[in-house]
Amino acid sequence: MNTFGHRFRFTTFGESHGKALGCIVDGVPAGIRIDENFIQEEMNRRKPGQNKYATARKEGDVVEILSGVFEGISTGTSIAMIIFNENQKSSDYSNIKDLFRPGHADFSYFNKYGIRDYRGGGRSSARETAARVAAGAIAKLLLRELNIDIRSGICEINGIKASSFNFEYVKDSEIFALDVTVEENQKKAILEAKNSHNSVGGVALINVKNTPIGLGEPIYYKLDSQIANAMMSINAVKAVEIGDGILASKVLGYDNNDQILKTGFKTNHSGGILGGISNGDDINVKVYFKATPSIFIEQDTIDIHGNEVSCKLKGRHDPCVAVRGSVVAESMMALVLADMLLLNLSSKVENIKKVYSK
Ligand code: FMN
Repeated sequence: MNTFGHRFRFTTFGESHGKALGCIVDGVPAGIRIDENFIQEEMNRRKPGQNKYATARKEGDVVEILSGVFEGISTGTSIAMIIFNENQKSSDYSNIKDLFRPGHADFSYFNKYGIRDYRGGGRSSARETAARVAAGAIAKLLLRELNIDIRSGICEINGIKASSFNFEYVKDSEIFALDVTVEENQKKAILEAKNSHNSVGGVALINVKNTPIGLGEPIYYKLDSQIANAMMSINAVKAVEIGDGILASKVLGYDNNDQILKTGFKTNHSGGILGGISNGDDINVKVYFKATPSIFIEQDTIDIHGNEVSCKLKGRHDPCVAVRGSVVAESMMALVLADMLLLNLSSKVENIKKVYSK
C-alpha cells in the first residue's frame, strides 16, 4: 500500500537505486500558490550529504512538477512530482545481495515477496521519504493559508536530552538541535558512534501552532491515531508520544488533566488533542528513531539459502537517522493535518450551507 490519506491523499513511488522517486498528491484545492522555491527548500532540509553527521550520499533532490499546477497556482487536479536519483552506488551492495542485513527489511521483504531489490534496500529504503517531503511541502502550502505552522527539532540523541526547546536555533544547527547547551554532547555521541563503525538513535519533537479546533474524525480516524500511524510509517520509527505520552500513565489524574479557563487550557499535557479531536492548543508529538541499522561492525546473519554467514557492510549511511528523519516527521504531520482540514469541512450542515446556499 503506497497511498496515505482520505481527502488530501498522496501516493509515492520509486526505489533507492532506481531511476527516480516521486509522488502524486490528490485532493489539493485549486487556487493555492505553489511556491517551487519553498518545495525545494523543504527537500534541501532532508537531503543527504550535507555534513559529517549525515550519510555522504550526495543527491541534488531537485523536484520537478509534472502536473496540477498552472502559472504557479494549483488547478485542483492531481499534482505529480518527480525526483531523479543521481548518486546510486549499487556496487556497494553486490557483496550482500544474497544475505539479510540485520535491522533492515531484507529478511521480511524477501520472505513476503520472494524477491527483493538488494540495491540500497529498494523500496524499503528511506530514500522513499524524499517523495513524502515533496508531498508534505504541498500540504504545508495549504496549511500556510490558515497560518498553521509546523516546526521540528531534535530533543534527544543517544539518551542525551534537551532541557529547553528553541525551534529558531534548529535552523542554525547541523543536527537540528533544540537545545544549544547539549548540542555539543549530542554531536559527540553521533561522531563517537560513527568513528567506532556504530550508530545511535534519537528523538524528534514536532510542534504545531495555530491548529484550528475540530480536526480529527472519530472513531476510526482520530487525529492522534492518524498522527501515530503517519509517524510509525517512517523508516526506523519505533515509538510515538502525543503530548506527555508515556508520562500520562505514571501521574495522577489531577496532574495530568488540563484544566480549562475562559482564556484557554491552563496546561497542555494532552498535546493539543482530546477525544481524537484537536482542541486548539499546540500539538506536540515526540517521534522515537532507532539507531541506524547499517553499521560497519561484523555481524551474524543468514543468506537466502539459510546458511549462517558473516555480514560486513559497505556504503554510506546516516550515523543517526533521527536528524534527517525529523524533517520527514514534520512533512507527515503536514499531510495528516491537510487531510483532517478537508475532512472537517463536512462536520456540520452550516459548513455545507455556506458553500451551497444562494
Ligand atoms: N538506515 C540505514 O541503514 N542507513 C541509512 O543511511 C539510513 N538512512 C535513513 C534516513 C532517514 C531519513 C530515515 C527516516 C531512515 C533511515 N534509515 C537508514 C533507516 C532504515 O531505512 C530502516 O531502519 C530500515 O528500512 C528498516 O526499517 P524499520 O527500522 O522501520 O524496521
